Amino acid sequence: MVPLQALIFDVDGTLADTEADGHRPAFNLAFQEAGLDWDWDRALYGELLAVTGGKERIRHFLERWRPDELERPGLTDFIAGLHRRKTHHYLELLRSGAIPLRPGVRRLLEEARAAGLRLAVATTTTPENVITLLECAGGAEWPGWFEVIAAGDVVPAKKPAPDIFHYALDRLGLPAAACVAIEDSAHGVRAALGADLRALLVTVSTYTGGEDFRGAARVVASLGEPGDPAANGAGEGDCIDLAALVALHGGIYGPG
Ligand code: XBP
Ligand code: MG
Repeated sequence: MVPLQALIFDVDGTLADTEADGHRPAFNLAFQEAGLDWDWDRALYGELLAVTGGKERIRHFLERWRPDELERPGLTDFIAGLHRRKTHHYLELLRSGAIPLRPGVRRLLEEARAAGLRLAVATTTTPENVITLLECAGGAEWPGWFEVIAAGDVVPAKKPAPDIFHYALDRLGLPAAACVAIEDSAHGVRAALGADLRALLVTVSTYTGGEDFRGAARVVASLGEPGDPAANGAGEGDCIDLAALVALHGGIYGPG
């Protein structure tokens, strides 16, 4: 049996519920600032989440809803410029304290660290977004808790492609069987399973209820907190702690 050595966390929807009140308004602020009349309401944004990556999402929006804009000269640079401003606004939102960690995230990170488990991130979002989220949540030392922060354009194909998980595993120098991955979306599940990360926990987020999580080892509403048995929605009367992750991992990679 391969012992559990590392936890690999997704960011958006998993560490924090960032999409509806973080990324979405940041995109809209960038559009307004550029004099564009594009407005991504909550319902439309839910559809746009079919495509991961902010630049890719803007292009998808144009292809589907504003095809005339595709003729704009220098479109790729235009999208990249909008996205830089979007990142600026998103970082401001993070710094304002508008986007807290999800229940149980701080508790589990502290427990894993105290137990000597290695920590990593595998995400589609821009690296600065991850660093700033971690700094705002836990202070300047928190980003250093993560031995690997695999993020954004470091791989050419974003989730649901498995590339970002392959990259994270490579940097950790570990086989998939030594890790538990924590995700919130069907795209994330496909990406993790594509990298053979079968000890996979899903904490469902605002936009991902009802998605297809087949192949995940366990699906809960959140990591939850002790004494709040409803919080993980699993009906099992307890939160997800390190013992629960060790059991999940052993159930897949143990003697059976
Ligand atoms: C996250 C994303 C990201 C964010 C925006 O997906 O899809 O695109 O919405 O981030 P996951 P950027 O949680 O599966 O990694 O604008 O910085 O790309
Ligand atoms: Mg996610």
